[in-house]
Amino acid sequence: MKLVVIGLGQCGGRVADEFAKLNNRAKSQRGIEIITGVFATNTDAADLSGLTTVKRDYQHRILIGGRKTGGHGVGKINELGAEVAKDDADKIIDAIRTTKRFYETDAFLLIASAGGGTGSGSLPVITQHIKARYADKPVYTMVVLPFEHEEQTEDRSIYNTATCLKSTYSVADAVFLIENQRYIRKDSSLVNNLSKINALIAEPFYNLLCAGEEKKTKHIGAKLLDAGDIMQTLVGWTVIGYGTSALPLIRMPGDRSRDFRKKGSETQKGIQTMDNAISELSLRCNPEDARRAIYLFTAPARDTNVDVIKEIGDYLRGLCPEAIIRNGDYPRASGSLDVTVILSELSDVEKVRDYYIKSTSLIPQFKKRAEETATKLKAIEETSKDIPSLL
Ligand SMILES: Nc1nc2c(ncn2[C@@H]2O[C@H](COP(=O)(O)OP(=O)(O)OP(=O)(O)O)[C@@H](O)[C@H]2O)c(=O)[nH]1
Ligand SMILES: [Mg+2]
Repeated sequence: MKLVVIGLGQCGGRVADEFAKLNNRAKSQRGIEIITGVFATNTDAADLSGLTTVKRDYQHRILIGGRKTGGHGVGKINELGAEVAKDDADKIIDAIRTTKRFYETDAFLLIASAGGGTGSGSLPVITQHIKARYADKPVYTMVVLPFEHEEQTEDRSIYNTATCLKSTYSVADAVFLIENQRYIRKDSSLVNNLSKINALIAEPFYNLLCAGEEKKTKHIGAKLLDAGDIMQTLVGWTVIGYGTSALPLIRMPGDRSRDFRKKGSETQKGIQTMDNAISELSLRCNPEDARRAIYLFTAPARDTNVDVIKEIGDYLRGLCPEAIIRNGDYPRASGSLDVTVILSELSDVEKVRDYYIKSTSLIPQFKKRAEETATKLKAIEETSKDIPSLL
């Protein structure tokens, strides 16, 4: 599957940069392309120059906002982010049009954080513009949710998240939910290592996008997972997970996996890897709420047998009884067994509901604060009424 990837704001731009790296890796390691163009847009010029892999020219690193923001961001005011995105949407569409071999693109992926200003505000706006301009291609979005400490200390990050989620969900074909906090659960050093988190966010897409682009027969599985399968799966609220298990490097001579005990242990390993993928989902959710799901099993050809694929499919079926489940296998020698899983069309997401509820109760508080500020300012002005003005 081939994507056009567009990162919006600081977080979006950096995660898009990781996708550009994935594409370079696919080209050098596998001789295939999974991305036709990567763009980063921001109101902040410094953030754009900090990227490493997105092409450096102004049509790939797109500065929006002009005089309204002066190249310095929108300081978490996502209404302003939305406004400048409306003003400059054509700039982004024009840039997309420069993509060489654009016609090969299967879908768009737009990425932003929800808690900031530029990305949060521009994500729904640009999604809507691209959908209107390219009616035949699905537009998927990826929304990165704030860390817990940000939610606890900044009401605005919750409000921004709620407005971004509501607006994006109403226009995008699917919304990948990514919880920043999940990535530091196991390794707290990651809190200061956003670039490591960004790499972990992009990684599950590597095999998933590569599988359908393989040209060599030996890398084409018994059941090829291609763009069509993925596009049939992605609808509404969506999460992605990735699990991996190392395989023994040395095999005994004559070992042809005929031994039923060995076969049993391969199946066991497959299920364990699927279980890892489910535990590592990008957002905590209830798999029972998924109405669609897809999994890709990647392993060296000799470690792939239909039983393993069937067993892990049965295992997933047990977790998501109401989902239409699609699947594929991808023979790639890598010394490991990998499972990528997507749960989509989630009928309920507790975390999203929480943002909506908290944010609704914040609105009267914000209003009250604004009124108090206005009253205080008026009082100062009042006391200055007998002072002569210099203007
Ligand atoms: N995973 C990840 N999260 C990030 C990164 N940079 C910022 N964030 C998160 O994104 C939110 C802040 O949004 P930014 O993307 O910095 O904001 P912006 O879109 O540039 O908007 P303004 O700076 O307000 O104009 C916070 O929740 C951060 O924790 C990043 O590189 N990776
Ligand atoms: Mg910024």
